[in-house]
Amino acid sequence: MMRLWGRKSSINVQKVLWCLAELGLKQGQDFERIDAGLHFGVNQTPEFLKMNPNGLVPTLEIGDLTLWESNTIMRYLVKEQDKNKRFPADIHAQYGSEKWLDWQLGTLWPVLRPAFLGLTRTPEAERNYSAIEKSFQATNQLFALLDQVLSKQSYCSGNQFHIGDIALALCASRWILLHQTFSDKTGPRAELKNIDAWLKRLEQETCYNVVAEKELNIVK
Ligand SMILES: N[C@@H](CCC(=O)N[C@@H](CS)C(=O)NCC(=O)O)C(=O)O
Repeated sequence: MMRLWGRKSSINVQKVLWCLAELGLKQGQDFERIDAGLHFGVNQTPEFLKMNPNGLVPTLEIGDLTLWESNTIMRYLVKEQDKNKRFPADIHAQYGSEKWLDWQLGTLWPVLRPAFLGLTRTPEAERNYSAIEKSFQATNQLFALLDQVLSKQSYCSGNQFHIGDIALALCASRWILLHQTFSDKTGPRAELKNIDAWLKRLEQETCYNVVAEKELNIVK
């Protein structure tokens, strides 16, 4: 049985949980999940650091193979565990999704991260509000770019859902929740109707609800 290390509130663990659900893999039957990270601790123990020297979640053990980096874990799961062909495997759909996975990790998250960490993980007295607003406003622009793409197609890589959508949607939900919770600190959120419609589609047509959060997990 695969063993997934990581708390359910982590955006990166949520990617993996959503992907596992799409593949029809069940907790207790196909995988077990062990809480780790933040107040659960565990992720800085010598045993954990042997598996993942970064001390971060998610970390996935599959027999003698240990994986970390949430997008890599999703890629692995799709390649090895997609028995029911939930995700399209043709080269256009696959690499159409790949480019968004890299964009999420290399472009979108680094821009959104200062607002996210600043407002949810940093004590009030230590917050840099100008950096937080700048980060949030720059994220508006990146989501406007995605919104343009979604004006022409239903999902990020075309008209079929793929793991790129999972990584992007979980960032979009943080962006929305940050604005709902701290609108006086983030400044306005761009109104992007194609993003809204895409999130609604994901709620209706995929397993998004296994991880969708109604409020931010604020730990300071
Ligand atoms: N690029 C990594 C980032 C992993 C990461 O930053 N994980 C965070 C949670 S989202 C973490 O482990 N933080 C420490 C903690 O929760 O204690 C990935 O995509 O898996």
